[in-house]
Order: sequence, then C-alpha cells, then structure tokens
Amino acid sequence: MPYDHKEIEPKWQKRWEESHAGEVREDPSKKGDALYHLVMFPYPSGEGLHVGHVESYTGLDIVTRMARMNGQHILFPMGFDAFGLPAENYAIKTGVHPAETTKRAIENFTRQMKSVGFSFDWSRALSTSDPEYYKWTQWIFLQFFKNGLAYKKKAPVNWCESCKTVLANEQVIDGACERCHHAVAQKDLEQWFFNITKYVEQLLGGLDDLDWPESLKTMQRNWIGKSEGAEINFAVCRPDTNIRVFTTRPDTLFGATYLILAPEHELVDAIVTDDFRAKVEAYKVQASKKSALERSEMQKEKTGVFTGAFALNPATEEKIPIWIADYVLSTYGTGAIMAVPAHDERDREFAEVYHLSIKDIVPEENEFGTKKTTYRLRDWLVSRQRYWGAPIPVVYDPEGKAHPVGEEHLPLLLPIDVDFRPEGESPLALSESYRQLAENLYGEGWRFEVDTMDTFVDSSWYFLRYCDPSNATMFAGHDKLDYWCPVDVYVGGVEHAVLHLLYARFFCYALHDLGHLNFTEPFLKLRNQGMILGPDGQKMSKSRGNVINPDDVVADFGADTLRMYEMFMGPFEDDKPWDTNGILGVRRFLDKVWRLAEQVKHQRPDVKKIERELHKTIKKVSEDTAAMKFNTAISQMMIFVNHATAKGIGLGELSTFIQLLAPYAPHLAEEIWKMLGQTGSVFESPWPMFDEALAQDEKIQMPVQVNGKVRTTLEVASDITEEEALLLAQADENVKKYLGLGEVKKVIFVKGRLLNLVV
Ligand code: ANZ
Repeated sequence: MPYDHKEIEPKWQKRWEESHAGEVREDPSKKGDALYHLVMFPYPSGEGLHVGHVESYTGLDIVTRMARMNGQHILFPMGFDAFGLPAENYAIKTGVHPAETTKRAIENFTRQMKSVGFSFDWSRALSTSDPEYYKWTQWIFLQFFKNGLAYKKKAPVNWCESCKTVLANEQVIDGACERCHHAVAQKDLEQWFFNITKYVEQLLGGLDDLDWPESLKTMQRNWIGKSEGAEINFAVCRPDTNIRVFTTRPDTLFGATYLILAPEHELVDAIVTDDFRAKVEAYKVQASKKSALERSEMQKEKTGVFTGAFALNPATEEKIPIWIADYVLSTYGTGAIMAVPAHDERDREFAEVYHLSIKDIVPEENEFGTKKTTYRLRDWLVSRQRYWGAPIPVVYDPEGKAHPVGEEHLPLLLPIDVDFRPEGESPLALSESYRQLAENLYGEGWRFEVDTMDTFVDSSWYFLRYCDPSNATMFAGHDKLDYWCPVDVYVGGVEHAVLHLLYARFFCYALHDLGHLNFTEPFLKLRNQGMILGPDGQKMSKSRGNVINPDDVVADFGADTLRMYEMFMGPFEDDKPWDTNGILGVRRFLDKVWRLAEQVKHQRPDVKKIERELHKTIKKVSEDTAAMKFNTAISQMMIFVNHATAKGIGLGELSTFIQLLAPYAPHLAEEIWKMLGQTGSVFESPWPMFDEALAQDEKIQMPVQVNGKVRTTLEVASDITEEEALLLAQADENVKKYLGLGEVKKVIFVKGRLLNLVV
C-alpha cells in the first residue's frame, strides 16, 4: 500500500506550527553553535511559488535540518520583497490597489511554502512594504543623507514623451515605450544617488576571502571594472581649453590621430564650430535614443560627426581633429578618448568609415599625462518615479532646498489617495494628503520628495531585520545582530550575482562605518541553485505553457516527493529539465521505505541485518548533505533501501535510516519515526554517528586462478563486480606472466569468492 501523503503531510505541518518548530531565540548558552542560514526572499508575485523557489529553499532546509540534529542553533528566516513594479502595473491595469494584491500574494506564498514543509522561523516573517519595515529603510536613507552617502544630481532617465512619464528599463522594449510604442528618449532629471563608489576598493578587496563561487566573484569584479591607465591633457586649438582623456595605453600616444568626445560631453557645445553645429546637434538627439548597452556593442557600425575643432597631440605636436561618437560613453573615464586606430580595433573601424589617418607606431613609454585608476561602477541611482515603493524621507523648503525628514516622523507613510497611473510625474505628487502632511509638519510651501526608493534598497538590509524583526526603536538591536550576523550560508539565484549582492555588501560597509554594525561582509558563504527548466528543456514561461506548479505536484505526489525529486534531478548548482518519470521514481522509493516500516514495526527482538551498509550510508549522506551534494546522498539512500528490501532490515537500523531521510522527506520521516515506536519528533533526535571501520567497504581475499591454478590472491571489496575483478587481475604481474600472450577465452567469476581465467 502506498502511504497517504494527503493525510500525513498536513498533519505534521500542523504539529510543527503548533510546536513553533522552526523558531529560535538568542540563547547565550548556545552562542557557540549559532548559525545564520538565509535564502533569498521572494517577490510575492501573483503567479505564486515557482519550482525554482522550491529548489532553493529545499536545499538549505535540508542542510539546516541536518545541522540542527547535529546540535547547531540556526536562524533560518523567510520574508517578502513586497514593493515593486509588477503589483503597480497590475494596479494600473485593473485598479486593484497594490497593497491588496500584495497581501493576497503573500498569503498564497505562505500557504504554499508551508505546504512544502520548510522549517523557517515564521515568527520573524517580514514584508518590505510593511510600514514597520520601511520605517527603517527610510531611517537608513536618512543616515546616508546626513553623512553624505545619499545625494541628488541630474541624471538621464528613460522618458516617454507621449505618456509623459519615466520608464523603468524593463518597460523599454527595443527602444520604445512598452505601453504606447512611442520612441523612448533619455532625459535629464534630478535623481537621488547612493555613493557606492566610495567603497569601490573595499568591495573589490572584500571579495577575496569570501567562500563564493569563483565565477560569481568574477562577475562582481567585472561589474566594478577597475582599470588602470593615465589621464592625458590635449590642448584645444580654439577656444582656449583642454580635453582630458582616459587611456589604458598611454604608450600609444604617438599614434593618436584624432580625439572623440561622448555626444553628452560638457565641452561639445563650447568647441563645435558654427559650420558643424547643426550636424552635431542632430547627432546628439540620435544618440540620446540609444541605451548605453546598444552604444557599446562591438559589432555595431561606428557612427560619429566632426565638430570642426582641432586639438594638439602633446607627443607629436600635430593638429588632430575632434569628433563626437556614441561609442564613447559619457559615464566612463572622462567621457573623452584619444583614438589610436593602429592599436585599437574600435578606433580603426571608425577611422576606416570616416577616412581618418591611421598612424602605425611602436608603443613606447612617455611622460605625458598622470596615472589614473577608473572604475566602471557608478553611484547607485535609487530614486524611482513610482508609487509602490518606500517614500524617500526628504522634505523641500519653499526655496527648494532638501532637508531630511525628522526621524520622529518616520515611517513617512505611503499615501493612499493617489492615482498610480503614470501621468508625467511621480504618483505621490498628486496626493493631496501628502501635500497637506508636509505643510502641517513643516509649514506652508514645504513639499515632500515625491519619488520612492528602488526596491533593491529594501532588499539590501532585510537579513539584518530578521535578527530582530519587531524592534521599534532600532532597525535591529546590537546584541541580536552580534548574536546571528554575518550570514553563514546564503542560497539564491545567480541572477543576483551582481546588483543585489553588491548593494547589500555596500550597505554593510556603510552601516559599519556609521557605527551600526561590527562586521562588513554580510554573506560569508554563498551558493547558487541551478535553473529548473521545463520538461521541454526550455526556460519555464507562461507563454510556452511549460510551467510546473508546485501545488499540483504536492497534491498528486506529496511535498516529500517534490522535495526529494528536485534534489535528485542533478547537481544543485546545475540547470536541469523537469522530468515527470523522475517524480514517479522518487515516489516509488518513498513507498518502498513505507513498506519497510510496515514490515519491521512489530519486530521483536530487534536485530542487525545490514550494519555495514547502514554505516556506509550514514557517512555518505552526512558528508554529501553538508557539501550540498544532495543528488548523490539520495542515490546512496536508494541503494540502501534496495539492500534492505532484498536482505531485510532491523527496526533499529530502519530508525537510523529514517533519521537520515528526515531532512529530505520530513513528513514521512516523522510518521515512520512514530510508527517505529520512537518518542518525540525525529528532529529532536541526534544525527546518527557512523563507525569509520564499518563504513569502509568490506574487504575479502580473492584467489585468482589461471587455467584452474591459483596464481595470486587479491584484497578486494566484497561486492566487487566481474569487470572490476578482471581489470585488477590482468594488471597483476604474476597473473600477466601466466596469461602470456594468450587470449582469455573464458572468465569464471564467483561473486565474493574467486576469479578463474581460462586461456
Ligand atoms: C587609447 C588606446 C589605445 C586605448 C589602445 C585602448 C587601446 P578599459 O580597459 O575598459 O578601461 N575608453 C576610455 N574612455 C572611454 C569611454 N568613455 N567610452 C568608450 N571607450 C573609452 O578601456 C579603456 C580604454 O577604452 C581606453 O584606452 C580608451 O581607449 C577607451 F591601443 O586609449 B584607450
């Protein structure tokens, strides 16, 4: 009889909930065993939980459950990254307030996660859209503002002239507005920034000691993009000014035959001659329609226009023309380059298109210019002209000067009387109550900032809040932070390799400098789960119709099967396609375990039947689980269950096996644990120990005969296969001698006894 997951699973989930199973408190006596395990919290989308979420959470749930049985005291929390554009877009379409959709989505996610049996500390669940949470997001903003880490300046944004609104990058499709298909242009608006570049060297250096995948560290290093070179001054012939360029190859200065400025460079207007002004203006408009990515694409044909102006090459003292071209970015280096077409591929392409001089030179050291290090990393633009985010706690006086909102006024609540349909400015600008509140608190003519914060701000510090989620006087108490932080193991998707992880690291460096944290690096060890693809091997998507809903799998096969199947699909960090037959196989395995339990539950007296196999299994499951090699741990459990089915198993032995199975299939394990007469929850029992001697493969002396005469004796594993024995025998010097050049005509292999070769 298969077991009834529909009865067993909800029953244990209810008990865990009633006994507050995943909850932990700071206990000084357990400080030495305290660990912090974290999974990236989800955006509560209306689509519900994805099998990819299940993969990530199951992996760390298994490690956590095993470590707890090993006596570790572990914080393993869950929450919701609840602000963001999808809820707002849905509201624009349907009129349902984002707070309402978000609440429903969180309830659904919570139900789904509970139905899969994750051992989170639900008492610490938080949502970033909750005023109790964003009060502290705003508070941190204020600390940054007061300490020069948050500032305002003009920056280009995606602007749709037809909708009169700013668009997020995701809303720009092929250069056009997602809603009205009007061409999107770049427009300069006042924006808030965080000064992340202040920490650029620390963010680079800090990576070295982290236990993160090397590929991910490389992605962060490339994103930061440190580059060493020189800045060289070029005198402009007329008007009297200088153009500074950044180059990584000052040794090629003698080959610099023209200069190029980014179209947005501040000197363009000053140097352009009247004859060329119209062309230059037209080119600037054209460039403003392209994204930085499009502009720096290598394969794109280079375009540009001459400004009519010339500069002097300081090394050759030759007059060289000054052009503008959009492959030079205003945001990198100095926004101006010296073009060396003989040595730089892009410069050569450009020179060929516009018939500019290409001068072949032998690179040589020169003392023009000064050493300079540049970084690709820019300061973080955090303001959004959106509704569903944390309001920026800044108030402007009647002269327009920005002031921090008083901390006593936090949380600065997101007003409800808004029309969140984008109509040219931030939705908060249209809130009457928001306008009134500013005047009531600060006086006539005072206005709150109407932009909200990028949701990456919310997720940059959520792991700190988990340590002390209901603290009303601080984002988290020092004692609590000291107890749990930093995070020992962090698991999540590789799509967060750069932004989220970099921003969270920046927050910790900054909060550390402001005296609020006593550590800098938040995530000591990090692992990425691979992507679960649809049964067709493609990325799961609604439009392809290849999405697997975890609810269906839980209903049809049970949560334990879902968990184990996802861990069995392949190495945790690999991408792998869904396979319905694989689920059936895992379910059959669990049914076999159930049958073993039915067989031995009344076994008296207890016996030992497969002691060696058991110790081997304890060793393998313990080591592989700790190393997050879940698929091979499961294979070993399957091998063990086959042995047990064939040879029989003692009640004590099965109980031990159930302890190993428990982190993987917690519901079934609890049920069987009880059925076998064990007391308490299986998760309160200590993780099994193994005997190293027993865990070794059993060795036997195997005689090897050639034509019926013993020629050698080999020490081999008792379960050695015929192929392995043959290979070992043929490698033996003595056997080789007697085999001579003769061909082995026949092999007689008696498993665990002898090998006879007939020539
Ligand atoms: C002359 C030269 C000669 C260069 C040569 C390269 C090779 P990385 O390594 O990425 O830092 N550059 C500088 N500022 C730029 C900008 N704002 N937009 C586009 N390109 C820019 O690249 C630095 C090199 O990229 C610089 O060195 C400059 O070209 C170009 F044989 O100067 B080089």
